[in-house]
Amino acid sequence: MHQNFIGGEWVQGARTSRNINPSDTRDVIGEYAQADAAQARQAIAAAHAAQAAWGVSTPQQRFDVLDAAGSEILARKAELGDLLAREEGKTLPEAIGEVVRAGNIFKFFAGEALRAAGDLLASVRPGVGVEVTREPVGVVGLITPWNFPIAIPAWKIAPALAHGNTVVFKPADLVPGSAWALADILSRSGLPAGVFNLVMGRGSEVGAVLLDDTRVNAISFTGSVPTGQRVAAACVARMAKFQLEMGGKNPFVVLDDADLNVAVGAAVNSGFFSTGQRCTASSRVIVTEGIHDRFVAAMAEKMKTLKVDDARKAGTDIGPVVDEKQLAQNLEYVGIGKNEGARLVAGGEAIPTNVDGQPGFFMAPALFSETTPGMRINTEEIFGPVVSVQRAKNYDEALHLANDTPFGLASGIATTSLKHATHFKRHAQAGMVMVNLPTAGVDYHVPFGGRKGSSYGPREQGRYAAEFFTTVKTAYTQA
Ligand code: UN1
Repeated sequence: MHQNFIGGEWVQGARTSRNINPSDTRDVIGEYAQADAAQARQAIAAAHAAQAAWGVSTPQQRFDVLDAAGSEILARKAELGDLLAREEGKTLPEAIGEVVRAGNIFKFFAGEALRAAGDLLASVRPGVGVEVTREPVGVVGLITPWNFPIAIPAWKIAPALAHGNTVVFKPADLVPGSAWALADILSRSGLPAGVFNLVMGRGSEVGAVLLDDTRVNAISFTGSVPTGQRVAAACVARMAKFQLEMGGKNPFVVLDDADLNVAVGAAVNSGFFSTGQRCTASSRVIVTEGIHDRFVAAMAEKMKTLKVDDARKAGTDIGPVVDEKQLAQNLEYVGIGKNEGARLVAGGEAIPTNVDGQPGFFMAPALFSETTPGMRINTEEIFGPVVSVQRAKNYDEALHLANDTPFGLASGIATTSLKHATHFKRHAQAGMVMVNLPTAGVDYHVPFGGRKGSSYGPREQGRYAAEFFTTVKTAYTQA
């Protein structure tokens, strides 16, 4: 039994939930505690009580904790990666890569704790000095999705602690294993009791308490648009600080002058790897006339070589969809695309068992061509391995189509033209722009986030994380 971690103690939940392997639904990974509202409030009380002391802890204390956690994560990357692949369904190399990313994030923020600095200015008044410093926000509630079970928790928890906040962490229901493993590591990292708390449980109970309890000063959320809107409404109602990372309908533009291999490689990676379950995935590929047919044919060829199988098996390119509900939604969108008149070039069907007869949520990645901008498969986030190709007359039309979306997380282009690459970097309406690279798979030390309907609030990761996890103070002193 995997328990919740509150006030420095492991505690039973009100209920338990079962963690299932999507590559083999007969495989039960474990039983995990589920908190109720009362237990969520206990975690908030513990974080609240621990905040004053942790808020004035030394940079060295914070460095030691974060560095120790980062070292343990990196040392156990094979084992933690295996657990992640088993519960979430991304392939083992992807899962190990994610664990390494999480370890590196802890190392980065260990350094950030030491580098915390402010500004010293002369006042406009004689004899007066001005100091600008950053202080912790207080108690932060962190609500994370299932698709990056360790990296997203890491990129919220590490900066929160580095900047002196205390944490109540609510991971996604579908992936408690990685969250619990991370909590176990943090429980042994030298943190004072109550600074970090894990409350596994339902969004409707634990999440709701985090949103409404006035002792929680800030919420950082990654997940769906409708839930993000609920987070925003609840936080505005009580003037809590919030940061949202939500959906995407990221475009990838392929121009006539692109290197075809680079374009296909990037489109396959960002469309289908991690089973398309990344908010940075590109689900709309916008291709100019001169290369369109060659590109679609090359994508279809490449897709024939992709092995859909158990996430932990050597040679698997694409693991299962995370659960039955998500699989049903993906298949529904394939049907919607066909009904809308798009041409299904490849894939799109469920694969009930893998070659070894394991029952799992497998699906052949789907490619649509001859799609138009208004189709639902081009406007709604599917969050699965479904990619649609749109034709564009030229670069200008491609850029227009790329930007013609309520989302704005990532935007990519394949081109060998310096002129178009430069123009695209400047005019893509997105928080992140990739040239000749997949839109998904980002560095851990630079800002992450989007604009328009994809994100709200300050950027995550890197030095920019301080914007959310601190509050600025301006102090005046008359000498
Ligand atoms: C990546 O593409 O490397 O939920 C990261 C997501 C994003 C993270 C993507 N917040 O998919």
